[in-house]
Amino acid sequence: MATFKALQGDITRLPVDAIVNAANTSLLGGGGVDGAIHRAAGPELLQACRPLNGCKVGQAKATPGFRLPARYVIHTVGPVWYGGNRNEAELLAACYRACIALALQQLQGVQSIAFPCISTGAYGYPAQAAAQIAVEACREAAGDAPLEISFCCFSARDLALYEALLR
Ligand code: AR6
Repeated sequence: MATFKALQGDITRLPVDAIVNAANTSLLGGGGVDGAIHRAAGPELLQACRPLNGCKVGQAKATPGFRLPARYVIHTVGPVWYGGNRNEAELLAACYRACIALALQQLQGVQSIAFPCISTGAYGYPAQAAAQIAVEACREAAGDAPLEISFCCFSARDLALYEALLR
């Protein structure tokens, strides 16, 4: 059975098996949660990302977590919000599904995973719609797998959205 929880905090501090990074297609770092993860993981993370040759929107690639408490970082690239008519919802759902599939099928012994609110910062995706997609896509992708899924919210406002959806 997959279990779900919402929490507020810094994803780089979470002692879970894998954390998800809201990266860009270069996978070579950036601001927001991406910058925080690279700072906390140390320069080895950038070295591990270089040979991955980037990542497409809606897909995911994994690296070790290096100096993070998490063993793995799953890098995904959310869609930029252009108003909703450029397949943003499907691409955002694809990110969550790809991360869970990768965790379950390609990484050893991942029983817990934490997501940030992908695309809702610099990429401008409306928070409520994004939270709904996140919960739905994760429920569908995790199915009966024994996976603990955390939605790590930076703001109290995001936390309230997820708490309402998970209630
Ligand atoms: N822990 C958890 N959540 C965080 C943290 C943190 N330490 N820091 C920020 N957030 P964003 P995006 C939240 O902009 O919209 C980067 O430059 C933040 O409050 O990080 O997918 C990449 O390189 C927001 O709720 O990601 C890309 O270029 C959420 O994380 C671009 O930004 C996502 O905000 C990706 O934009």
